[in-house]
Amino acid sequence: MNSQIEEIQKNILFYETAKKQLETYINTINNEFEVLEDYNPINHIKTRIKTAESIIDKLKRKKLPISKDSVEKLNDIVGARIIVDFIENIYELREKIKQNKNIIIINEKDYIKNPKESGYRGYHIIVSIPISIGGIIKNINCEIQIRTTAMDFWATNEHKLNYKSGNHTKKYESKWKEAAIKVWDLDTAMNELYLEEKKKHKKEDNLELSVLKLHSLDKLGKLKKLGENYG
Ligand code: 0O2
Repeated sequence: MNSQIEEIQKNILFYETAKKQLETYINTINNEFEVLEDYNPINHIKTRIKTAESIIDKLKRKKLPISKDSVEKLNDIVGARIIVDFIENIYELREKIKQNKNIIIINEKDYIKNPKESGYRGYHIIVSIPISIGGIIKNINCEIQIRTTAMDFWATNEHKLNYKSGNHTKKYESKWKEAAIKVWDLDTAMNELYLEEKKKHKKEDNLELSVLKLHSLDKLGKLKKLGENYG
């Protein structure tokens, strides 16, 4: 077991560097929202590198041999979790990620429209980041998970008490599913309020724009008149 962990740790520099790169990309997107948009939906961001023990657990769960090759097949050794306010924000953030030319998207999984059997919801994007160290380039796949605060509330609690316990009974599975439905109801109700507010703001912005246009037309008219007087 120790030599397997050592082997994984040799690659840690690639993963550490990919994590820093991923953090830079996500912070840029956060700044874009902060500076260029009226509203920043990002509540908080967490990044992590999977521990060697957790990597081995995952390989066992996936029934893969514990080897360097299998480890390299995992897409989530480097991961970022971005928590946003409303469901709509998840798709707004996905668009921003797609617009960022530094980010190469490999795969997307919409566990919001298609939740997992457990009730888990979230949007997962696998991105590839080329990392060059010691003359070797490796494309490191990283997983970005986007969740609302409500989805995260369910997932972190379920992760602690159920997901990894290996102690799943039908009774508890259905209780977690019921809880996931309640969380989803709350999320959709909040999302409707967000969408209404967004529509209202758009109308107000359009109105403001028309007033501004009228104002400039008025100014233009006055300037023209001045010009005629001088002419
Ligand atoms: P941890 O400890 O959170 O890192 P793939 O080969 O990509 O198809 P994979 O990697 O299993 O298979 O991808 P999947 O299922 O799309 O996403 C896995 C990750 O999503 C998990 O990572 C969890 O973080 C989260 N997740 C998926 N299902 C559940 C669930 O039922 N409950 C909770 N709480 N989280 C879930 P890890 O590595 O399994 O665990």
